[in-house]
Amino acid sequence: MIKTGIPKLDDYLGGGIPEKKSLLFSIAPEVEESNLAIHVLHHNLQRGKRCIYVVSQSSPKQLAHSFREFGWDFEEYSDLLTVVDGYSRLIGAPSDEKFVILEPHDILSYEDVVDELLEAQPGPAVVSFDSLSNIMDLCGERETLQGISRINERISDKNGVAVYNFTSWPYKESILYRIQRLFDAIVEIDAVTGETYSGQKYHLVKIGWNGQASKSVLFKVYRPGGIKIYVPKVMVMGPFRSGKTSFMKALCDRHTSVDRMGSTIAVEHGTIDRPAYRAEVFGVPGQERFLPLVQKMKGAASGALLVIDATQPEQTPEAKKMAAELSEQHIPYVVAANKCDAPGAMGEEEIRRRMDAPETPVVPTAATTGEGVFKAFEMLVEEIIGGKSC
Ligand SMILES: Nc1nc2c(ncn2[C@@H]2O[C@H](COP(=O)(O)OP(=O)(O)OP(=O)(O)O)[C@@H](O)[C@H]2O)c(=O)[nH]1
Ligand SMILES: [Mg+2]
Repeated sequence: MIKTGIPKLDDYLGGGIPEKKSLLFSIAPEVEESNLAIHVLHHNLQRGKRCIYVVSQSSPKQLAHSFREFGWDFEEYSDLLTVVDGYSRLIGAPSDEKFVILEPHDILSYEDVVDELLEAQPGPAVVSFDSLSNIMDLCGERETLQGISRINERISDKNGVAVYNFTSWPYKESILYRIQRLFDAIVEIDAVTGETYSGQKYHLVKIGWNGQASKSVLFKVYRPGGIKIYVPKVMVMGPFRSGKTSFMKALCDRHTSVDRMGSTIAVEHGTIDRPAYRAEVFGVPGQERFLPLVQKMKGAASGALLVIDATQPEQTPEAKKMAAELSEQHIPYVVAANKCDAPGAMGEEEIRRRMDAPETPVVPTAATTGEGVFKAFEMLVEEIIGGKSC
């Protein structure tokens, strides 16, 4: 099994890409970050896998440059990585690479080089192509797909894995049909523009092995940093003094709050910036006089963390009302049963019973120590992805 290293994607693929299989990233032309294969490449180099990377849309030097932009070392992997240069001949430039596509307009030329490499080196390899669509334009659509079918077979014979970037220009139906059949898994990438953010979305449309198709995840590409799941607006809400500000402090990597005499009197903002996630978090004050503000903030919320004080059973009717409103507005939420470290804190089951919400995810948290806080956030992301897209 080969991991893609793209957050959550491996889970949905049932662990990753099994050996002998191929995966296509089918990328809408308007998507800005159209190289997903480079992230799979880097992830596997980091894990000591032998990788073959065929460039046809930019030079091998550009690959090294992209690595550096992401904050990744390029030279470190020179023993594991073979770059096949399918670019220099196109622009009539000399190449420093050992493996060069001499006839970029002939798919057989790509087959020969990949074959030679697969034969020469022992063990399975991760073979990726930076642009299948470019090769189709150069070599002809049908010819390329026939050639790629043979290449996939050879990679499979050697127990390797094949990964392709493909820009989904409006090709003829018959070509799209062939593509649909040719690859074991297909992940579509689309551009997404919200009112206050822009990003892109991956969507699993085909998995030829056990996995969960039809999941959609909003993500962004950061330099440095790479791919992160992006959640544009997480609300942290809950009754008065339930621990919202403490929760945000524990959850966020950056956080600002406005407190007067220990109580929050304005919207707090924080950012989660972890290797796999980036999220904007907004905390709303608990005092009842701020209710209109809460209503306003809920517009366009991706999801909410409902922080309740687990030592205060008398607050559950209020929390229940907040939960009902979130449900009405189709905003996914998770209940953080906060202050779980304090004596007399209610357990998950009791909270579900009191809130009359048997299905609601409840996570015990202790905001002052950070316990359970990130778990509650991760569960919220699951709820968001499971419902629509985040
Ligand atoms: N034992 C314990 N105390 C907590 C925990 N979280 C918060 N507190 C305490 O509860 C009190 C209120 O915490 P805040 O984080 O200010 O609560 P809040 O919900 O932001 O309050 P408002 O914004 O005024 O509604 C503080 O004294 C915190 O130290 C927790 O997990 N365990
Ligand atoms: Mg507060």
